[in-house]
Amino acid sequence: MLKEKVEKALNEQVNKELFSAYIYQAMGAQAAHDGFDGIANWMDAQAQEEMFHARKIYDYINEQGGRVTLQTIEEPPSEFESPKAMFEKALEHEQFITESINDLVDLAKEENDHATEIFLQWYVTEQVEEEDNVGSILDKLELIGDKGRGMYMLDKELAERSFTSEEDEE
Ligand code: OFO
Repeated sequence: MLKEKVEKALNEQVNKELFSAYIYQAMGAQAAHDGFDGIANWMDAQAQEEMFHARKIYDYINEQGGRVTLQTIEEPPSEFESPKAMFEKALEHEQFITESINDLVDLAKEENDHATEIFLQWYVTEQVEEEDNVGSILDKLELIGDKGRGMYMLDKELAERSFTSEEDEE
């Protein structure tokens, strides 16, 4: 049984995760248009991963006898100056999501909702990985610049990524 406050906050998190999918898909769309097929692939996989994050909370709300209420998804930005600007925005977004998860954990604690607190631990760990994944691509972009041969090689590397929910479960 979920308390109303917790149910509301979890529903808001579903919306934020869906917005995450939307923002990465918008980045993927621009990357595909600009000829960065590897970045487009990475963003597609990331968008799928975000849908999985949203779904996991959706299922949890249902399991706890709560009510999922879907809300309007904000329009994502659609113009990014460069691949580097794109990943900077991605890192900023992940930091925002980390804060949101931390606030949710605080709320679950305040409300003595142990089950939700435990459920959210997965997201706490996941956010460390999310920030690290984006941060390490950004480090490479700082190193090579986002043009020329280095960028070509990085784009090739990013073409290798695929998403499976099993991997994300680990
Ligand atoms: Fe759902 O972790 Fe990224 O946003």
